[in-house]
Amino acid sequence: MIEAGGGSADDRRTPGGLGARSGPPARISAARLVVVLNLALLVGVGWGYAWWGRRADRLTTELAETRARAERAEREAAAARAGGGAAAGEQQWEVRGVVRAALPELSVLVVTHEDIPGYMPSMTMGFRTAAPEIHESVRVGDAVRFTLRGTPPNVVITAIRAATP
Ligand SMILES: [Cu+2]
Repeated sequence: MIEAGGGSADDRRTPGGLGARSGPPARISAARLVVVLNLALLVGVGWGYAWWGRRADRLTTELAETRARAERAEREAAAARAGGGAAAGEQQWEVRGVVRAALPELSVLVVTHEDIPGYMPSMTMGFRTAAPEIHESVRVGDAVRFTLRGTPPNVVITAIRAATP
């Protein structure tokens, strides 16, 4: 009975508070909008963070690879510097050939050379020269014998002289 009475009292109050009731739904939807916006923001920030994280990871990987490459190149350069006299794997050949062109400004001598045992067959190619004097002692067309030294493919002509016919 009391419950029924309370119920009817509520029913009676409801129509009266209709004007007041139109307020709360608006406030709820505003609150819901704030929640949705916050969620969207959160998702956006989360996605952005994930994207940034992936990008950062990739950059870190690339940086590590670049650093590894640089270190390897540095090690090789150090090994080459250390091996000025006799690096591991350094070889020397006495080669016969004919001078085809001289490019002293590039420290290159183009020669047609005979077989270089264990390195390469006969061909015409450019070799780097170890010193400028090497260019002074020969002319284009000269039949020569030259000393080739280095670790393939880093070889240079270290000496050259006219071939005795
Ligand atoms: Cu060759």
